[in-house]
Amino acid sequence: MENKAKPKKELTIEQKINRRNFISFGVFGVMGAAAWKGWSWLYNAPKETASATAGARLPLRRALNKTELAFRNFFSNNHLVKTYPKEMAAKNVKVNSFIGLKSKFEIADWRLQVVKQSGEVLSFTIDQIKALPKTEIIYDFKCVEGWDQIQHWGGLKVIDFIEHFGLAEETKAAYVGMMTPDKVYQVGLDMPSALHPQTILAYEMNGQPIPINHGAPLRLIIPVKYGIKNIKRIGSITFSNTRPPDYWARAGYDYYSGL
Ligand SMILES: Nc1nc2c(c(=O)[nH]1)N[C@H]1C(S)=C(S)[C@@H](COP(=O)(O)O)O[C@H]1N2
Ligand SMILES: [Mo]
Repeated sequence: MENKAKPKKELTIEQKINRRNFISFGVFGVMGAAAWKGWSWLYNAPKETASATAGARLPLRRALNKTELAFRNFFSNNHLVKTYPKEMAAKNVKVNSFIGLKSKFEIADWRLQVVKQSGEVLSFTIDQIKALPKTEIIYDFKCVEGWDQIQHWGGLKVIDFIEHFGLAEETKAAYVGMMTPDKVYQVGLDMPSALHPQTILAYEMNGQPIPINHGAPLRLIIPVKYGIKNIKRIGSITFSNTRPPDYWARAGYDYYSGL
């Protein structure tokens, strides 16, 4: 059979170049228009007003939040902080600061208040907390001021506390807030870090009840975070989808203060 199709006419070099230029300029033109549209959309988007990132266009802030989330989940849940043998734990544990520890306080009157999202308030004694299985951890405690020390803490895992006392529903919230009884020192924690298997409600230091200056009768030990998040003398725990008040974040420190 005879092929009737005309042989395709070869383009000259010059024609090829022109054709390619035409295509490239076309593509750049389209991309440019898209970029312009995107930019003007962003430019006209409302600004964020909240604290540290004030002024960032909201779509950008949302992108930041998304990365933060992926990052947080990865580091908080898949990563266990390095632990050490007991002999390596410091005998003279450094005492750092006392914000929220200066008000009049009787250990005997202390109760842990847990505020559910429904508004219901539960109250726990230290004995109720000590009655549950104890977890111990020896790790390198790090303060943002630049010091670190291998320390030995014992207590109840936050995740165990939550499961045992039927608070699983509360973990659907994005944040956990903790405050001293006088409400002066506060920390806000992302839920994955709060539930991390090494995060504990500590009542022992070096195998003894925690001394008053280290946060008796109950403090937080959260090894995935810097010292500032390890609140001493916990008075209350709350759950929320908005960031709970945080003493040092308000002063400009990173809200997550993760390691
Ligand atoms: N209530 C309360 N908790 C607190 C603080 C504080 O001033 N008040 N300081 C934090 C900081 S900055 C650090 S480094 C650790 C220090 O704990 P320590 O005194 O047991 O070494 O506690 C954290 N928890
Ligand atoms: Mo600190």
